[in-house]
Amino acid sequence: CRPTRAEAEVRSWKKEVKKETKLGMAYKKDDNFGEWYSEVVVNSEMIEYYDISGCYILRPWAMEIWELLKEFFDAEIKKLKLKPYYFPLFVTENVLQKEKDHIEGFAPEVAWVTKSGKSDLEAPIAIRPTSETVMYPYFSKWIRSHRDLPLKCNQWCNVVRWEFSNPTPFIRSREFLWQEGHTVFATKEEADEEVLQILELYRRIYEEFLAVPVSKGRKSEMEKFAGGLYTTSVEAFIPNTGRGIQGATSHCLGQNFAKMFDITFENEKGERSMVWQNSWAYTTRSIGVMVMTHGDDKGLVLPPKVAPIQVIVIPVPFKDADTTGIKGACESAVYTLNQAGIRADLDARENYSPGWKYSQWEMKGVPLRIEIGPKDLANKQVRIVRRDNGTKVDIPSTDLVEQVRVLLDGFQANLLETAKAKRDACIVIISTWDEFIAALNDKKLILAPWCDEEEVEKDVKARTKGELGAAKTLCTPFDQPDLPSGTVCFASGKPAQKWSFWGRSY
Ligand code: 87F
Repeated sequence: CRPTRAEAEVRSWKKEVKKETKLGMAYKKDDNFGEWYSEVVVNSEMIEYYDISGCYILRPWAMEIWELLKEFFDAEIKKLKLKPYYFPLFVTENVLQKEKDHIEGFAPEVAWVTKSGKSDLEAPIAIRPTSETVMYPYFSKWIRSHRDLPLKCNQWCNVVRWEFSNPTPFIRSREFLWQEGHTVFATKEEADEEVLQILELYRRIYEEFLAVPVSKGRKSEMEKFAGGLYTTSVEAFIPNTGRGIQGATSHCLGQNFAKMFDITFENEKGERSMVWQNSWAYTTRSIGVMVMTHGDDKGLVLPPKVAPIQVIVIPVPFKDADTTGIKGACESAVYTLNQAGIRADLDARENYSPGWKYSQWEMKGVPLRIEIGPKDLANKQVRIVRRDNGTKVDIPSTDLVEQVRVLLDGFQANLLETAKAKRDACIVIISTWDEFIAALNDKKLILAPWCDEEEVEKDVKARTKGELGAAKTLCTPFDQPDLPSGTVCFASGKPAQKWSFWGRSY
């Protein structure tokens, strides 16, 4: 016989209770960082694992963050007169090989299409790992005179790099999303200026949006993009693993590609000249860095500026309470916040208990939770709970928008401050090899005086090779401490030229 409604409700409740026990995190951030990270990205519903290693499904909770970052960055580069383009995904072997000196090291990572249906293609076609070789033949065609310059191209797309080292969602995946900017100028001065303008936008993405502290700096000759003149980057640091991680790069390519692809223009004097080029990119890796930085044992913690939902409103109807009144108050709170431009949403699901909802939204990292129960309804107030520190405040409903704004701003600022304090606590300034090794073993971010010789960096790599990977330069920060004359390189004993960040990295 069919269950009565009441019986059915009890059954569904029991089911939920079971689910309730399943919800939550099995791993702790400090105990098993790798497993903790996988659990966070899956349980928060950002990522679903896929049956091809190194490929992941990006669910709305990740894609909405990517869209928010994109919205900011796209508006900023449009102010710099960048134009949107879309170039094909495929590139012929012939064209790809044009860049052969630099492609050599990357060649094992290039993925190829060799068949259509059952028949072999006449020639294999590569899937873009980056688009220099796809774009630059056309830049050569489109640029004739100084009036065609500058040419400023940006595309949002996917790229494929068939990596073999251990894949990690967002951080190292075989297909990822990025923007790639490719710009062409008549003079080196213009190119130099843009490199730094873009780097500053990357800093803002990390610090203002993702609340992740980064250092701006220049890559060593060994670590720069070999095809370019110089590489700048923003570098983040993950205290739990003691690894640096490149956040984004902005390269000045100089005239190397202009020579390879014959990109020249007629200048004002009627002479042929070679162009100057830049290229720059940031990727969905940025989301992974944010997860690693702020997540905790309850799951994800999202900075308000990138949270798809900034405020989740949850009705708390005790039995015999005025359920309709509570629901109405919740709806009205969501409406008021939405009207004020705050991303608020109502969790009105009736088959989940309030406690279960709290855990789920905590896992998803929503910055603020609003609870409205009978007492709140009677007092015309709401209870707001912060995801970062769990503090609770009761505020009058009339002050809702104002108070939520204050809390969200404080939340955003607090995340960056906390992350910066943790990062800074990991920085050690060293002067000798022994100090260097001790700091490395201690998972520190090392700032060391360096002679800036490639041979020495190679040597450091060789001497630190091991299971955890070798140490290398992360960057030479633009913000340089004093370097007293007579300071020597920690690794070679030669006169030091600069302070550089060293460490293991992703
Ligand atoms: C992997 C396979 C083939 C990186 C690769 O950083 C080629 C490459 O050229 C390759 N991995 N690179 C360097 C990319 C340089 C540059 N491209 C435009 C950027 C920013 C965006």
